[in-house]
Amino acid sequence: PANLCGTWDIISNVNLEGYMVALGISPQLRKIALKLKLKKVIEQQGDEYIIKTTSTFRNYTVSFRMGQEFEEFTRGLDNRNVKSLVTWEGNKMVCEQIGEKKNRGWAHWIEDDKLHLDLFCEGEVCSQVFKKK
Ligand code: RET
Repeated sequence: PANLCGTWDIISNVNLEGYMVALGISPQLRKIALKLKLKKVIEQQGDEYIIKTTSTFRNYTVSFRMGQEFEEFTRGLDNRNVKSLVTWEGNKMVCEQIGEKKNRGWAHWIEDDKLHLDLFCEGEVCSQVFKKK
């Protein structure tokens, strides 16, 4: 599988608003989130992955093992409990987040040396692209 590890800076962000509305995030928090320059730090320690989404306002960290379902609490985002499962689908690292919201998850992959991230929720898709630091 592809190596996604490294520190990445956001260069484009399409429909974060639609994704946040689908998650039921308040207008006040959405307004702040839209202004943030997000960073991703992806690390691998043995068979554990750690993905940090950082900003000047708030950080979000998730860690998991491939193919092992885990409990995720989306602290500071929409504050929901989901059952998450991350697997490789070809060169894409794909996460399914089972919970109250249908069709929820994300996919990370590399294309032209850029990190792509699609975030899904209830038919909304947010597409983010990051360049390596
Ligand atoms: C922040 C700030 C508060 C509001 C929103 C945020 C968005 C976080 C996102 C995180 C995605 C994380 C993923 C991790 C994968 O391992 C920055 C917490 C909306 C979209 C996909």
